[in-house]
Amino acid sequence: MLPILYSFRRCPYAIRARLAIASAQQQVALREVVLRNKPEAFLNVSPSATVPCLTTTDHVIDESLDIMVWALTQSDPEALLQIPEDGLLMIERFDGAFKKALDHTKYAIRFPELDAEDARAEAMHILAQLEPRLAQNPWLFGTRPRLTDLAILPFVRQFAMIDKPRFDREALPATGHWLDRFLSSERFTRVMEKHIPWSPNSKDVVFPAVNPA
Ligand SMILES: N[C@@H](CCC(=O)N[C@@H](CS)C(=O)NCC(=O)O)C(=O)O
Repeated sequence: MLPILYSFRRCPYAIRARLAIASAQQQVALREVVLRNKPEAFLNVSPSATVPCLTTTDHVIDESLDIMVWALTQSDPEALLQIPEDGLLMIERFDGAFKKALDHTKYAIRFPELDAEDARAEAMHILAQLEPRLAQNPWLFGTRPRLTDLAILPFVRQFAMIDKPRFDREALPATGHWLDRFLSSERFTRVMEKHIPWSPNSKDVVFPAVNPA
């Protein structure tokens, strides 16, 4: 039986889990969840009721980063796990301070006590710290993406999409190219394929597909 991945197409945490699973070529049965109508089967297994959530015959992995590491520990043909310690610290910064600033910008209406422009400036400031690296190399640690790129980019995408023309005007050039390179990559296109929401009667969606078009 394949492991089951509860996922939501646009969720940045779920996107990064799918990116790692696709790179590892570790097949799962993908169940697309509608967050405002979470299926019973998902709620029964997921301790946090958040996506992504991966279940195997003997365990449940409820954190996207843990799902990435689980997949890549089975098989890592692109050596995504080969990152320096710095790479983990960067992920922490983006999961923490950057995601907070992103939410305060994107969902400004929920935070009337905060200034959305300050939050945006904070996110841009954190992002700008990547520029020196990206000015040297197309990806954070060289000529190929690694775990750090794939863990961070879905959040940079979410931030940029709040107002892409403005992002394109204001982002530092190498950082903008890094995001655009990711958005136009085949790997991103493949993990963003649409699936109809899962229900107990659905047929399994095998991800990644056996023979991608
Ligand atoms: N720490 C979790 C966070 C996952 C998360 O917050 N996912 C959001 C969707 S992007 C979610 O499922 N929210 C629950 C909801 O909206 O009800 C992880 O890394 O997997």
